[in-house]
Amino acid sequence: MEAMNRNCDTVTGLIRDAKTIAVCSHVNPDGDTLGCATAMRLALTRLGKDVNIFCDGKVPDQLSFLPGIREMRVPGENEGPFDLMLSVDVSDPKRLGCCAGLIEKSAHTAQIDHHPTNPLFMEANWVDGEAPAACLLIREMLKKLDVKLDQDLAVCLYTGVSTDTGNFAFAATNADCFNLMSELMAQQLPIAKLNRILFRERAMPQVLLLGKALNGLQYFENGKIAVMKLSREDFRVCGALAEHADTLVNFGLDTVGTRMALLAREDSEGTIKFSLRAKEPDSVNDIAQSFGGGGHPQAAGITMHGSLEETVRQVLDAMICKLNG
Ligand SMILES: [Mn+2]
Repeated sequence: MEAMNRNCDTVTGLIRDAKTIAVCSHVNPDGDTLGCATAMRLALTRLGKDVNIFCDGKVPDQLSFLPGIREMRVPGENEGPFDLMLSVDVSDPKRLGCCAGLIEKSAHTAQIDHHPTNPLFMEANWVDGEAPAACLLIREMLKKLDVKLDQDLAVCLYTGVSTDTGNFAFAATNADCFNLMSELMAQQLPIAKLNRILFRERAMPQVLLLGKALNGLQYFENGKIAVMKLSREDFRVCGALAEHADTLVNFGLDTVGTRMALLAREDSEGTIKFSLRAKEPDSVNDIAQSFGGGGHPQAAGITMHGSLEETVRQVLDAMICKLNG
């Protein structure tokens, strides 16, 4: 704990001493990393700093409401130099993507993160592996920097804490989240509007694709396994992109009595991408590994080559085998 506070103070010192600061989010940006970056941009600008926010990747349309997010850009060839590069919610240097190139253009480097596996890759590292969202650490940083909350900062911080906790539903959700929420609500946080955008609305192609997926849903082993398949034709008809299939597998898994679910989608001709899910204590990462894939115990992925039907049959057989093994 003491070491943690010391690290926080070291990062705070570097921020205070810097005039030009590059704040960097991770690749495939999510609500937490972008909430952190936009909050830091607002706070540091208020302190008179010259702030740039960077991300190697496109900001999801869904998060376009974040205050100042239009300033977010992919770094160009001739960025910098900066007094400080600060990465936020970045678990690993590889997750910086091309933003890693800014490290050598910065006099100092620091990070604020909450991934327990973080290898402490910056000069100053404030990493608290127990924080449910990096935005909770940003709140602490704002206190250190004497920046008062306002509605815009509340929107940024809410986006991080609500998305990383699955809207306060994941096991990592703790009292700190609700203490922060109390502070954010006092800033007229537009919570109903934000929840609609973050947790309810879906792009039309995704809803159409959900229809296709549910229409073809099949149960096996008395409902213990749910299987969904999407062909390239399904994507074409719906005007859908690969990303629109991301969470559809959960509709199978969320069935009462279902223990494992898979969604197989035809990516390019002859290439099939699998999303596997399980409810605790069941796991699917071992099944994924046996086909050359990987992931977490309850969420894993595989890429296979062959037809949709025959590859699904192979993975389904492995699931049945495991359930009866
Ligand atoms: Mn995070």
